[in-house]
Amino acid sequence: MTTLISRIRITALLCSISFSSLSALAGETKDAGGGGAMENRIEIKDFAFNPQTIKVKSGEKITWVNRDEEPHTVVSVEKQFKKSSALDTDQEFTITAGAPGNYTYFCSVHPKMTGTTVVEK
Ligand SMILES: [Cu+2]
Repeated sequence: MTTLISRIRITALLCSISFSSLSALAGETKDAGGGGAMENRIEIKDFAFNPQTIKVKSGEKITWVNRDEEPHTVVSVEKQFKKSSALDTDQEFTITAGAPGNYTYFCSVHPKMTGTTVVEK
């Protein structure tokens, strides 16, 4: 009887130890993510999108930031996402990648500026 009780106690103790180390691990994993979801950044500089082609997963965010002194826009050729307003210097524009496919886009102020986001499942 005593043995049984002490066994139960030991089991309970072990359980609580492994439980707390599990949650510690989970906490670490969360922290390692560091400030959130995958960020896909495209810089607009010298009248070009950089990188010109970017691969992302559906559901991820894509952010454009204008590093030029000129205003630029981000407009989907096939209207696959809402177009940006004219971005001033250091202004950002973010979309969430939707359905898989190639999203070609351009700058409506300088239509020769083009880029592609390849959205994968
Ligand atoms: Cu432009």
